[in-house]
Amino acid sequence: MKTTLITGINGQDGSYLAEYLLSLGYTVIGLLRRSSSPNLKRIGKVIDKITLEYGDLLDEVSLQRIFKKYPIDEVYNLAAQSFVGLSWEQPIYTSDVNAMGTLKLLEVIRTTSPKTKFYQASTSEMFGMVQEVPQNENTPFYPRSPYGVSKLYAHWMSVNYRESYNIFACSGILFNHESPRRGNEFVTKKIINAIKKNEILRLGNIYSKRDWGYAQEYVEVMYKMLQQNTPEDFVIATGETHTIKEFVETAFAFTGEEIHFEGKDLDEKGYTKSGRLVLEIDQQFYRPAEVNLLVGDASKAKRLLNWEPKVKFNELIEIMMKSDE
Ligand code: NAP
Ligand code: G4F
Repeated sequence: MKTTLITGINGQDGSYLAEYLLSLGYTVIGLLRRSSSPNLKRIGKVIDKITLEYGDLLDEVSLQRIFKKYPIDEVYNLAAQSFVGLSWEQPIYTSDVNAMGTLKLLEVIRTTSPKTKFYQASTSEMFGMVQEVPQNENTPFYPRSPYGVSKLYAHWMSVNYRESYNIFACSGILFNHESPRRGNEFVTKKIINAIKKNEILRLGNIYSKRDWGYAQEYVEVMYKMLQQNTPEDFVIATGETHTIKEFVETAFAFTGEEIHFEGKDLDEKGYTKSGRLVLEIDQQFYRPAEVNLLVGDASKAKRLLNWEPKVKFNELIEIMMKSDE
């Protein structure tokens, strides 16, 4: 039976990955940050089947302690300050956690457990101002946020530790993936929450485009990457792209209330025919630099990992609208 360490186990992806690896018979250790008011709702289903260890990516000693305590076969490094918007408010903290935190973990692996396989949660944000469409593993990077830059550092460090020390390190360059467990500040969950609660939606740029997949499916491919004979990096995406505006319209369609941004059903101020204000554009949610278009080409993952996403845009929204989670 294999033992895995998941950093960020209490996050969206960490919780799904823990469930998936448990179903495969893994012993699952989760790295948990101390909080004065812990919220372990996402891992509620598996809390009795996993072992939680307090620690922090910023605290190398806590990582060393865990590696001393358990024989860890695979590490999935999902912990991060993952909110792009906040990364302009806290660029140093974001870099400390995402960039230096990953390096600290790699150093602990190199010095104490070099046979441990390592998965790095890389991101399509590294493509930023995209240099080609669609983006694949060979597309040049051009990050547009402190978050994107911090993740690019971690990405290249993973490549470097693979090439320098023969560490089995794989980066999954995952495009946006959502679920009912998505954090409330991300645009998809914010839209779904507002619609369900009948609240006014206040959004920034509704014309940027994202390639949205389903988180529960995406964590399975993280596992697949670490089962290869040789470590490599993979783009994971649906290959479809949609604007935020389309997301709002499609989600609203589930309420039976038809809205249009242009035309008479929803005027420029956001009023529907019935007069209810549903959407307001709010400058505070615009970013200093935007990633306008992301759409991934996951054909390498299909070819080598036999992986393809099943859930696409409409079904993803349906899952999020119908869930009670
Ligand atoms: P998430 O829900 O924000 O989860 C991040 C987790 O990291 C949280 O559990 C958080 O702990 C933990 N964490 C933050 N700082 C930490 C630190 N210093 N030490 C230890 N743990 C820390 O993110 P996600 O959506 O699951 O994403 C997982 C990973 O994939 C992240 O690295 C993200 O950047 C990356 N990624 C995500 C997407 C996406 O679309 N979801 C796409 C590409 C890449 P708390 O629970 O205590 O807050
Ligand atoms: O939902 P978002 O905050 O996700 P973003 O910035 O694409 O980042 C997510 O995906 C990345 C993968 O590409 C991950 F690496 C990262 O960790 C995270 O999971 O914003 C999506 C788009 C942006 O263009 C943003 O400007 O929605 C736009 N947007 C418009 N109004 C808004 C809002 N985003 C948020 N969060 N809140 C708004 O009110």
